[in-house]
Amino acid sequence: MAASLSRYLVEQQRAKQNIPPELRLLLEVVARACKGISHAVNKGALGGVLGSAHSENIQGEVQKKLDIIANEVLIEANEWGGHLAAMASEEMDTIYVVPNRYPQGEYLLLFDPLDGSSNIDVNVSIGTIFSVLKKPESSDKVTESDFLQPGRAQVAAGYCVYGPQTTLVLTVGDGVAMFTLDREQGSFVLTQENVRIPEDTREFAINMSNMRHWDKPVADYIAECLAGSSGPRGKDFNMRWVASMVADVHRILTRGGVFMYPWDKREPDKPGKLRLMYEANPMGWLVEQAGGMATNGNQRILDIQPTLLHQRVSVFLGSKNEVARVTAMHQTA
Ligand code: P6P
Repeated sequence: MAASLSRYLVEQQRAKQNIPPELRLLLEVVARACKGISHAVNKGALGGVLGSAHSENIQGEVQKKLDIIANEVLIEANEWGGHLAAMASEEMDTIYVVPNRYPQGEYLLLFDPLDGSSNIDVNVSIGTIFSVLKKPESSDKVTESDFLQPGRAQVAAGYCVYGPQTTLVLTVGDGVAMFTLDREQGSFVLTQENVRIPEDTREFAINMSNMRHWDKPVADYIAECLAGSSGPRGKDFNMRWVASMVADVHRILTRGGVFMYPWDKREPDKPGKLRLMYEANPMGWLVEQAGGMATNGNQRILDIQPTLLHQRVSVFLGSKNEVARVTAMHQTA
């Protein structure tokens, strides 16, 4: 019988001592919250949860009702357990410190509660992305600066994709495991471990409508892919773009590929669209743990020293040899 998430976490701790009880509690609570979000997402129009919330987040993006519901589910599930000191979310301007009525723990939880929310109303896969850091020993009262740690400091990261299946994908630094939600049991069941991304691929993911805004290295790389077997690559490429990072990354973890959201001229002051702390860092670690690569075009994403909680970053991630190629093209530009 396939292991449940809880059994996997216990056995991982027994074998590798990398999931202390408080972290196991955190991951089980996050998984339970994702189950609740999946239930709300699956209700769709029947649950009156579609459409706009008629409010904006710090990114200046219109919030969907489900964005706010997912954020509240994660806050309420995690604030009382005693495993967290504070949380940070794409949907909240500042950090959420665990209220004094609850014990404070040693972990910091960051999340994009519902990534890809532009897809909610059209019934395309969306997901929750999360990242776990340790609260610095030094700080007594947790502040935003305690969150500003490079991605290589993460102790756990994952996402839950709400698609044809609801699948939780997780790393604690010893490879990547996938758990599929068994709705009859109401539990996540281990369906794959030691996930590996093929080092080569014929599939790229980028929003092609931005082509005229790209920097030369990206334009040159995509031109090579489009030239196909008669061009310098000597092979034809396929393109996918779900406009839901969780769905695109899940495909890449499952069959390889390269995902790109580069800087472009539309908003030259922004380094990219995606957020470092709760999108690029967790996804970058998952991809590396599965044998892939993740850069911002110039350096490893996990080595970037954050300066702002909601800072953005260019993202190139996936099959190692393709990410290395497009990153090298940025060095010679
Ligand atoms: P565009 C979703 O809004 C998101 O943050 C990522 O999940 C996704 O990869 C990207 O933005 C899509 O952006 O510009 O193609 O709509």
